[in-house]
Amino acid sequence: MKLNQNTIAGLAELLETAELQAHDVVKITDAHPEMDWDDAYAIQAEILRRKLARGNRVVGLKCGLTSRAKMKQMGVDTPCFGFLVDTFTVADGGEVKIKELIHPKVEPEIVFVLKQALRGPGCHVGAVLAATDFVMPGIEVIDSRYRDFKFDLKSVIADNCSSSRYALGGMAVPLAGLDLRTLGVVMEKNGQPVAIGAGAAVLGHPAAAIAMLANHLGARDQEIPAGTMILSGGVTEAVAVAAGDHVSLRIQSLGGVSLKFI
Ligand code: OOG
Ligand code: MG
Repeated sequence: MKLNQNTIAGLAELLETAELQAHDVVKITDAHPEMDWDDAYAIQAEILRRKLARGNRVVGLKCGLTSRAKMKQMGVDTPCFGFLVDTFTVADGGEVKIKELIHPKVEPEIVFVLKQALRGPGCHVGAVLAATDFVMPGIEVIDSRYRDFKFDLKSVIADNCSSSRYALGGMAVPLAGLDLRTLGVVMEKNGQPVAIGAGAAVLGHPAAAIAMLANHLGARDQEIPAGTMILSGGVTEAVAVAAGDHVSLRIQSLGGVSLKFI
């Protein structure tokens, strides 16, 4: 760690206030180029602590920057991990208020719900598949707090990986007989397809993203608890949305989910 606790608390306050008041900030590594990975995750943990103290509940975890398309779009080469709280949740078909956000984008995601805990190191795709209760389609709304959506990996980790809203589709599909690598993914905005892909775009297999998360937490002596819902990461590039947009996602064999932006 390179930053002291005061600086970490101050940066967490800066980023969380930007989230809650929907205004952007310059990326924090500009003023703190010395910060390291542990500092970045410590800032994220401090944002979580602030939310829990306010009565928010953790409802899931997320993997981000797990597809080549996302890494290329954002100019980074390593996945990141974050948390989801209840205030991020939007019902399938529900409305997202654009004025509560800065510059939102949507992503198509394959979502896992676990029946068993996962603990790294050494977690692999097979262990994830064995521990998965079911998968669902999900739309994630990301909203970087950084100006023009431009950041480096440490800045985005501190910013809880741009988390802001998400919606899950209503179907819970067990994995037996499903090959998540070849599931087709089509996301439409206002009736036009804007993002098309397949599950394998996420690290060759979306379960590999969940295994990475378990190994990341294992290195910190933590696990993914049984019952956890986890977004495995955008399959395609993220797509900007504005008031009036309607976004709908269909994933082969998993059904669909949609959101309106008002
Ligand atoms: C970081 C979050 C990325 C994903 O699914 O790749 C993410 C960002 O691109 O702002 O949620
Ligand atoms: Mg995402």
